[in-house]
Amino acid sequence: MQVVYSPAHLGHDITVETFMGMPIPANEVAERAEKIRWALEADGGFPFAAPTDHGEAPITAVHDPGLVRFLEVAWSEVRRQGLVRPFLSADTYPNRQMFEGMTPEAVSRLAREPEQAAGRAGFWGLDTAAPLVAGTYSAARAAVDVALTTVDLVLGGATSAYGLCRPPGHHAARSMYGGYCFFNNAAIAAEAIVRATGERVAILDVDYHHGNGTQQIFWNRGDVRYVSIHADPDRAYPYFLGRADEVGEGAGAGENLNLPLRGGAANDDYLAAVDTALEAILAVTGSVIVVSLGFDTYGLDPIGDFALTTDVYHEVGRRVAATGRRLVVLQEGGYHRPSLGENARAWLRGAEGRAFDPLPAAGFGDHGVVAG
Ligand code: Q9C
Ligand code: ZN
Repeated sequence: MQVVYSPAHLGHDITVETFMGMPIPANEVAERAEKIRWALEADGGFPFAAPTDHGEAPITAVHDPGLVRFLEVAWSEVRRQGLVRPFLSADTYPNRQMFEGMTPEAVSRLAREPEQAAGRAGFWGLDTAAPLVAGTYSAARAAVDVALTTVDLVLGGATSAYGLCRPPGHHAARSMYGGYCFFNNAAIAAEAIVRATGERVAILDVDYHHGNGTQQIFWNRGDVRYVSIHADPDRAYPYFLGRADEVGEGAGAGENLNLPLRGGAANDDYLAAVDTALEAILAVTGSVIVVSLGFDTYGLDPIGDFALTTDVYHEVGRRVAATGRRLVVLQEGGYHRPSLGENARAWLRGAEGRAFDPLPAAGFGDHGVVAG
């Protein structure tokens, strides 16, 4: 299977994020993608390709141009304002109660985009967990090109291809970034596939978190079915979306399927949900599945509470490929760095029908594989 990778992600050089007001060591770091790259290169069965430039049009097909402009200039605004900060994060967020009693017309007229970077970050952002630095915009643009080049490979005839996207994308909505995500790589890919083929597209999101951004983008669309397996938002980020009764509206009614799981969910719980998800995907036409692939479902993940093991990723990859549909597999989250490479190898080898043998540990250190 071909892998699309760009070193531009290294410019999104994050070391600290804030969690509930506290600075903590960042989870979404450059080492993540490098661990995966290293393992796939060591495997020998994954030829690498660089992304090609797809321009801005596929991004604004899915995102508000205002979001793109903000992300493009945000860091230079921080610098211009003389703010001495390691990264940009918001000062205020427009909590909806701030506008209680106002009509939607009044809100859109009065609650317009502020001029200061700290206000603009609150206008366009969801949370303080998506620190923005000098190289963020070019990294996020490159991640989109990685996703779209992966689409090109599959539409060009490959059965499957893997885009090593970083930063990830599934929390980014049409007009909002957040949750370590800036542009929604999977949604941009799905939209490009719809436009190129005229077919329906399914998105299978197996990141630990609900992909609120992807759900929002396709909420009232009948041509993109979004199916997500994730931690119940009663206990996990993004808290306000991801419940089973969110099914879409209008032309999208019935096209959104959320499968929230309990804390401690293990391999068998997970595989049962995968079967339900694949059934919902196979119930509609289409020849391509976009996979939002996260490994924060792993038992040792520092921010997840599932109990999956490396073996199950091989099996999930195998079952998804067994649908017979072509796969555009795009990287989302996963924060236990030692195991990321092996978990990615396991998933992708499963999707290719190849057995999984762990890489020799020599020179690789502890790759954190927990026996199934
Ligand atoms: N204590 C993705 O997996 N909250 N995003 C982190 C850490 C934000 C996850 C809390 C989680 C965002 C793509
Ligand atoms: Zn996640």
